[in-house]
Amino acid sequence: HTSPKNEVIKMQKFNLSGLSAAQRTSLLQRPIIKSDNILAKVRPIIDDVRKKGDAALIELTAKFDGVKLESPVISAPFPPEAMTLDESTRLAIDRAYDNIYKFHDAQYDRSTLVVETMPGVICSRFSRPIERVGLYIPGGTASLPSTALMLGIPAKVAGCKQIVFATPPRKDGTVVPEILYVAHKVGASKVVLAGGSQAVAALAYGTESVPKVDKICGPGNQYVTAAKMVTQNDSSAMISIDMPAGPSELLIIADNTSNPAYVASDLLSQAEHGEDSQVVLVAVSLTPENLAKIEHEVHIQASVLPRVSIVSQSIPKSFILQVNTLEEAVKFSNDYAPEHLILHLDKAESLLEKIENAGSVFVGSYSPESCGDYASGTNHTLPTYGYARMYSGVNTLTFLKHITSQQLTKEGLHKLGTTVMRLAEVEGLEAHRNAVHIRVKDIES
Ligand code: HSO
Ligand code: ZN
Repeated sequence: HTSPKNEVIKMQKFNLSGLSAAQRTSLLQRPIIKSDNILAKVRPIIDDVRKKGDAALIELTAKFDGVKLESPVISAPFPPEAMTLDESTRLAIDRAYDNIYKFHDAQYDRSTLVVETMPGVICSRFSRPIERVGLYIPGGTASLPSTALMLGIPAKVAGCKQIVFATPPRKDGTVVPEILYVAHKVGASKVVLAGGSQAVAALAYGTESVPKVDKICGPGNQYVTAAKMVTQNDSSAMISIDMPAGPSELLIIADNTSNPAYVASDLLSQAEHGEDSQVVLVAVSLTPENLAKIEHEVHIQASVLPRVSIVSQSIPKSFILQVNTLEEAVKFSNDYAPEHLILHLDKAESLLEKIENAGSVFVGSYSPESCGDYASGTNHTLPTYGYARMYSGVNTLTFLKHITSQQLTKEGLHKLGTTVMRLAEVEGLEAHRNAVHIRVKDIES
């Protein structure tokens, strides 16, 4: 394997001290996603699935995935022969499953929160699972059974009653056996064999064989993301989504103590996801020799990767930013709000308290992103494109909602009554005032 044009595979380089404010800002921005009027393409597909159901789904899967299916859905119990795996694969999935399950189960606080805000005024909060969820597992250049784990496990832990997977079929019309095995493990009731906006539409509106769901989660290409946005805004679909999604990304903070080969390996692990993947290296007062070592490693390791043609596109679009201090590095990272942040530093853990925006953090040189991608226990469905500023990654709460309740005793109502009546008066809502007054009168007499 060599890079297509036998060119050196290298990242762009900037020095923070030489940048204007505008240049710094432009480095923080993600490449604009060319939407190519994506909505105009997605809307007719959604309408089609909505109107013609399974027939449209079968037709669109034939058109986009090149497979003519008898039925667009497989229902549980799934045929064992369709999810038979070799032993090492099964053991690896089982180990990943256990770690992810443990971490997500610990996130679920099943207790009811009870607070007596005033004597006789008792407020509480408890959680309930979202009943029906649709989990999208992308096909594309790599099939990702790990995404099935990352979405299916928290849904199972939360107690969702109906878990429906959707994933594009393989050329022979079957589902990737690893994905089916995970669907089985998390207790999914159905797997929809479709991808793109047609899969999202089927989950949002339901078809003869696809159950309509309440929430759709999972990463996907621009068509999937656009369809999630469109259906989320359609009150007749009545669904919510996990988060807006963009290309995967990574920011590494490294210094002269970092191992250049490790740093390069992490940059490449993210860069191989797609030509649009963004990787950023923020180098803290790195010597020219150490910087050269990292660049050399990036090229050498990239050249022998099976996906060299992808990394030779994504790496040159990515950049190294040289800074003088750790504070500058952390400030840039917080402003960038990366999906993944790796701290390739001694005493990395002491830096965690300064991290304000990131999807998931990898602490120290023995914590490659790959471990979080697959099996440490954390989730890999994370906010991209700077949305780590206000979104969390998928977690157990993604599949729960909270219900609050209050109970007032006679004394509680008597005490709180004047407050509520006065505020109702201020708002000019006499019926509100009356609902309290009618009771308080009785209590006082
Ligand atoms: N890094 C990807 C997740 C993934 N990696 C799946 C390998 N398989 C986005 O977080
Ligand atoms: Zn990955």
